[in-house]
Amino acid sequence: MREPIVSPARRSRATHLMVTQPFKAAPSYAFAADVRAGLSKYPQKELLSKYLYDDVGSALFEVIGLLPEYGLTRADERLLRCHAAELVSRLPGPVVVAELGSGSGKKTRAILEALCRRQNTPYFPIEISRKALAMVQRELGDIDSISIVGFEREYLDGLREVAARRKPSQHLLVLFLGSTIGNFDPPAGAQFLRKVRAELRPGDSLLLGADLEKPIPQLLAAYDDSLGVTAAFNLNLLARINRELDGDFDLRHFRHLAMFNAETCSVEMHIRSMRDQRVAIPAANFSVSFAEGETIWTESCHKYSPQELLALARDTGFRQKAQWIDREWPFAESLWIAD
Ligand code: AVJ
Repeated sequence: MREPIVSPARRSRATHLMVTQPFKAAPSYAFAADVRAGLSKYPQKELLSKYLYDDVGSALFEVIGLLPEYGLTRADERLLRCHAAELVSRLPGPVVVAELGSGSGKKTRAILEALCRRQNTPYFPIEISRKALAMVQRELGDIDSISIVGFEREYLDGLREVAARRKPSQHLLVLFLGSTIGNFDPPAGAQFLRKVRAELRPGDSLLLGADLEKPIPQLLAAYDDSLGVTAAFNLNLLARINRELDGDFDLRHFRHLAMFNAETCSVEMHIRSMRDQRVAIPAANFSVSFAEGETIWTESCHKYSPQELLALARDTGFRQKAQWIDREWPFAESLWIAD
């Protein structure tokens, strides 16, 4: 394993940036294999939603969080701000925090500040985007009594490492915010949470942010905003294939599509081919044909109900201790304790 990278000490505070890099080289090999497999699927071509978040995609998602149509991120932040003190008062100390998919880290500030008022707090953001990890340090590095070590890893790999590092006396608080859980279909989401639970000890906690059911027009607007930022976020997946795998997608002949799947209660994002066309992806040793109107499925965002979340806790080895719901934009923050 490579040594962690330590940035020059820019601050007088006792905080420092450490990013633990992945030890497997050539991540684009996995990207090429997944692109090839996904675009070979029949009848529905697909690309995995985790690939939306390269540096460009992560930056576009930060903008999506500012759009009037997309209330999700603001609801998440509001709930965390309003209930951070109560949340922290419910946790046995001392606490170590691991966050799965921190993004910029902005919304985590309230929880970390509340915890740091009580104790020195080790904070381990786990992220596949290196830029996002650097942003976390800029965003949160000024909090007193925090120490931040970023892990450039897949969620479960990162969590395993964090769990192995904490001391026997330390409780682990896992943050899984922003409704990333919604990107799994419900059975896969339950499976993922069981794997999270398997890394925890009884008494550890999980704070889960999940977007809730709401009227369909509101949901569709949130995933097809008038400015076209979500469209750019989605189409960036093809642009990324062009950049990293030397593909020749012509983005003018593809279009963003958001639709509601009532059967699964989820918003689906697709990319539609506007004509019959063939695309070469040399670095994946592959080329692929599209019929006019055919789509690539790129993401599903399942919308939960509060009862469904309660059942999910039970199904995955947790007990629900508290749940806070935003009134303006139905969204739930659920605090679960590992049984
Ligand atoms: C980051 C997964 C919560 O599902 O709403 C935003 C991603 N996709 N707009 C979501 C997303 C399109 C977002 N999550």
